[in-house]
Amino acid sequence: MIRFIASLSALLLTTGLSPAGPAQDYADNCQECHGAGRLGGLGPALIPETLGRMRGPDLTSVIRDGRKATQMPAFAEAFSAEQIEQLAGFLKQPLEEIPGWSAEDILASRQLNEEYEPVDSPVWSSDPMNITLVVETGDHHVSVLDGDTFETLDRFATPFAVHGGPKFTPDGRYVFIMSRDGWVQKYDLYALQEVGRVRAGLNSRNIAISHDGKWLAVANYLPMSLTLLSTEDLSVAKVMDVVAKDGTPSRVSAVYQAPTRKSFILALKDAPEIWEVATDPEAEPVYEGFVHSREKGMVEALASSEGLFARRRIRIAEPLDDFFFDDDYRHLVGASRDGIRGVVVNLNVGREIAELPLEGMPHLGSGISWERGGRRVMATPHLKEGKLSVIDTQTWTRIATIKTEGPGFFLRSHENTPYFWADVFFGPNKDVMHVIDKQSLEIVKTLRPVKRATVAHVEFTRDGRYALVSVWEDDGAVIVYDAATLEEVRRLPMRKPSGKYNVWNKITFSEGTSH
Ligand code: DHE
Repeated sequence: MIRFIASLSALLLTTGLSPAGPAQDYADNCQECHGAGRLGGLGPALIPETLGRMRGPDLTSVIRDGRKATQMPAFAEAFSAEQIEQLAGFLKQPLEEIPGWSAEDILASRQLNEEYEPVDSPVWSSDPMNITLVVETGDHHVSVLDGDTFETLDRFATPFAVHGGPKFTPDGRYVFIMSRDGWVQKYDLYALQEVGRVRAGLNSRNIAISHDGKWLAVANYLPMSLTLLSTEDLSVAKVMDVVAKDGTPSRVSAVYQAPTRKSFILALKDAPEIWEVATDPEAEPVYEGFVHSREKGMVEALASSEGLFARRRIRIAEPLDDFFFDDDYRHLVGASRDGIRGVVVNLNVGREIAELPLEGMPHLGSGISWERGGRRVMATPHLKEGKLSVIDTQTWTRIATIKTEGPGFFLRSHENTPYFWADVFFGPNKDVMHVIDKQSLEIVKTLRPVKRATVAHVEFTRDGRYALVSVWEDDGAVIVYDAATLEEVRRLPMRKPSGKYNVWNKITFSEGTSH
């Protein structure tokens, strides 16, 4: 028997396969950084939910060659090509058991920065309302820019793979940043120091901050929950298991702040419901329905909640996600699963009121709105078609379709500019940025600053005078344009810059930003 195993090992070695198998290879070489359960540690989680999002080099080449500017080493010498293939295959397998991640686990993960020293006022002299953050996904950092001089005040490391917009406290002093592995980082912009971080979920989507800046909601896929954190000290206020009325558990696609409603709005991935969670301690009671109790001889509420974090369910025909909200947060438009329709939901009465034909997978979360000819209109890009749809938000009808040079991801504008900017994120023209007149809806200029580079996502300075555009490449840049003349004025080298976020535009809900 022993001889058989030895000869099997020898045979496997000559074929390049690992005698121990990929699980053992993982345990011997990877788990120290990526965790025993593949859920991450020093390195990111290695599960299909996060690997599916991997951009750039594929998994086998990352294992073989390592990752530049990170601690991921190359395994080309330790493993044969077949072993690497096997290991990559192993990492793409779903976990046999989805682990829990309780409030206790979350709290135990909290790391408060012992060196953090709060300050009374900023340690710099820039305009605190014109600070702009650049998320650099190339080496997982954020640059803190002075929005007037474009000088870098600080550049700090973030958790691996930040996604979605960082969220600022209403006074613009602190910012919260989330990674796809569920880490939430708190950073003090006045002190230019990290305050701490906590793992709020195992695989998360985005975060939202409450109208009063007290609570941070984290939308999770794994586990299927909404984590509510105190912004003060990153402690857990509540973990809400997300289960539909019929008992179906659901992932949370995203959570949004609805400031005028004093609530969070949740998009549920797997259930035909939208949830509204109150962030107002005075919130009215919400009842789930009533039954007549024979025993008590009276009508009883099935379930009810009131006050802070009271939850209201809005039932819809099918799951919707990727929400756009109108200005007073009375309506949202969500994308249907088939990617050909937008559905308008009136949040006050809690029902669907209109449907919009929006074939080509609208990306409503990137939608922006403005005033045109006395009417409020909104525009959305489409992820699968080279066009933008412009919609009248009173009649909920499409009034125009603007043809672009390919499907885009982000739209941006500002109150003080006559234009909106639309990238072309996918396809051969990914190096293009269209600048479009908000009134005529004509493309006034098509910029192509770096041939064949992905050029995407725009943020404006506080006054709308300059537009900052990402050259979304490893050796990339943020290009500063004069928003009126459309001429380039500065080029700031950056490592794969993705989103950019101006404090003022974000905390005032500028009409040109996605909220
Ligand atoms: Fe995002 C925002 C969902 C893929 C970069 N993205 C958001 C938000 C949602 C979302 C719900 C709003 C969150 C917020 O800011 O609070 N994104 C999704 C998806 O469902 C999708 C299509 C697939 C997925 O698996 O997540 C997706 N997103 C991507 C990317 O591939 C991008 C381009 C690169 C990356 O980092 O993964 C990307 N998403 C961004 C950015 C924002 C964002 C930069 C913030 C935009 C802003 O200006 O606020």
